[in-house]
Amino acid sequence: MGNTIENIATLVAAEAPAVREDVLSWVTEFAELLQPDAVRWCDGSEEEWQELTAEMVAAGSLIPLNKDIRPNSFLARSTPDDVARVEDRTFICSNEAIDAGPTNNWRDPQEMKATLREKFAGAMRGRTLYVIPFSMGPVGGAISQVGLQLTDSPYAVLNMRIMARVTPEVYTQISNGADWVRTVHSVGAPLAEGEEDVVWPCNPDKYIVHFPETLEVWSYGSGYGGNALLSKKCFALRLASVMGRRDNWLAEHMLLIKLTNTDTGRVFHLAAAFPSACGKTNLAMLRPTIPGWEVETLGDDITWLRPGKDGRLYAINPEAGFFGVAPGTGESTNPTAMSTLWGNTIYTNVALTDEGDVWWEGKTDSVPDHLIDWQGNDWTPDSDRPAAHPNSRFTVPITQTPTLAEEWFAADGVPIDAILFGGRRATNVPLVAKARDWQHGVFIGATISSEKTAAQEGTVGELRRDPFAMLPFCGYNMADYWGHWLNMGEKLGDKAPQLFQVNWFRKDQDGRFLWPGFGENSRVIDWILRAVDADNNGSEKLGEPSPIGVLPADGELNLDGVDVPAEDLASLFDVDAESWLAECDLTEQFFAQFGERLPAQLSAELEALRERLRAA
Ligand code: GTP
Ligand code: SPV
Ligand code: MN
Repeated sequence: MGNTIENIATLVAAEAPAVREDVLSWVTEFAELLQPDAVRWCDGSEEEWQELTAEMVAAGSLIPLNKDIRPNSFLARSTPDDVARVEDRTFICSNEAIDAGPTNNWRDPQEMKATLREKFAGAMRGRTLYVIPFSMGPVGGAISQVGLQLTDSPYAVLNMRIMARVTPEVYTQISNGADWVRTVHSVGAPLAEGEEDVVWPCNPDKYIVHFPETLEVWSYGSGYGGNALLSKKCFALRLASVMGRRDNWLAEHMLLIKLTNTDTGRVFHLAAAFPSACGKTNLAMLRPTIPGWEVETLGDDITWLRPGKDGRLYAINPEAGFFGVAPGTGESTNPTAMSTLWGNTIYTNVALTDEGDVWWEGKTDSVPDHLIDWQGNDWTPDSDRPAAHPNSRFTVPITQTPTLAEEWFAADGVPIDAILFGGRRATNVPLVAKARDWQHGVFIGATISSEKTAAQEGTVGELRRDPFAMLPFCGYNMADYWGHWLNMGEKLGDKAPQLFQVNWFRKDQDGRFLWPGFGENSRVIDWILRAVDADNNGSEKLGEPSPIGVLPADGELNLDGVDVPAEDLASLFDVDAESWLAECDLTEQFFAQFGERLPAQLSAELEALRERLRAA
């Protein structure tokens, strides 16, 4: 069709709701660059969902699932080259390279914008430009933020409607003076006149670009997950971490849960930072195996934390849905997730059963005789490839979680009692340790890492560093981020939550897990919360000191009804000074790359740890 510039301005304005002038001019400016055939201002309504899913089904981009088994649910299949976040194509374009730091890909913002303007020029020809207004957290909440996403992907529109609160109320917030984050997304696949569309449009050349100083995201070439749902990692972690540092709050890769002691009625809230594939979704939906605790879900991936009026740290889950890994999710490992998925779900890259249901490795113990795999090919148990892609996902509204805490709706969040740092560590790191104080806890967070196993490339036992589980998600210099955490501790003072280290993944010499994990992790949470409670109400403190932190004293961990042999228990808490000292050398090397930006407190913590280990 080929719209002229004048046409496009008219196209943008034609259906526009009442928006502030800067919103209209921003949308117009990008529409003129991207040159879509049509513009649709989304409102997040049910009708919009029905219309877009129907259009995508007609185009073959969504497969409707059997209504009797999975009502209002759909399967999408991506191309094999667009199945995950692309970290090597993710850029932080601060004005100065040093402000992105050594762990991010930096590019000059002006040069990057010039490059991307060329990519964006005409990129939406033959397509519709959707304008998505969304709130992260309850609209108008004390910790909430709003943003707009432009996209040419109806798949992104549908997923955003699940993952964020998509509503035109956002425009009212903006008109009332709220800051707003500007995000632009194109799959980078313009259609020539008469050209037929493909099922999953994308471009081999991908750019996931953040401009932290102007709070913009420009994303090009991918339609998948965190690359395309810009509310998630791009906004809620990378940009929000920058906003948090500016305005005294924290944006973290953490799950969030509420725990009620059923004996005392006391309520606690806990957040936990674990790297990807280290069990956040599992802990977010924990089913305790011990009596005495009720666990309710608030979030499984991202938590925003801000000091409240009473001086305590308050938290929200800014998201409205789960974008969870499907493989490994089953009745035996996560029954809560399974019942959450009863309907209204978009599945991406899972397998399709002959009945029109979905399947993935680990969903059921028995494997179906025949499936259509994630690439659309026939599959049987004899096939030598997985039926679902290992990073296949479900997108589902959080409100469908049977264990959802009512505080998920609370405008101003919940007060945090404890923050956990975890990773996948076969050695060294104990099942649980309490940080000596906030500064020591920040050191623990900064040194989170996971060990490579024999199944992976590289040297066995080699540490993959993932500080605060934020390595791919911190929008600024990681050393400054640690400094911000240290400052936050000083501001919170004695109202700060307690910090802990946990590790569900310690193994014996034969590679067997020493700890049963999953629901049994409630025993560790129980100790953590009793330790917190004892600190708060001044009763006798739990635990005993070790060089690496406070460990549960003999008999403090509730092991009633679980079979953990005494030698395993000893191994779970063994602190081997020699291997810890070797790890300290690696930490020193890791810290060195941050040069003079490294907070002096962290080098001091490293030296103090070495001294305690040498004295042990
Ligand atoms: P992202 O969504 O990518 O951020 O991952 P996540 O942190 O939410 O990880 P998820 O909950 O999907 O779990 C990843 C893997 O850890 C799965 O294979 C689980 O079976 C496994 N896992 C979770 N909890 C435990 C545990 O307590 N012990 C053991 N051994 N494995 C666990
Ligand atoms: C992760 O990789 O940690 C995710 C998936 O949660 S994505 O949203 O694609 O980043
Ligand atoms: Mn994640």
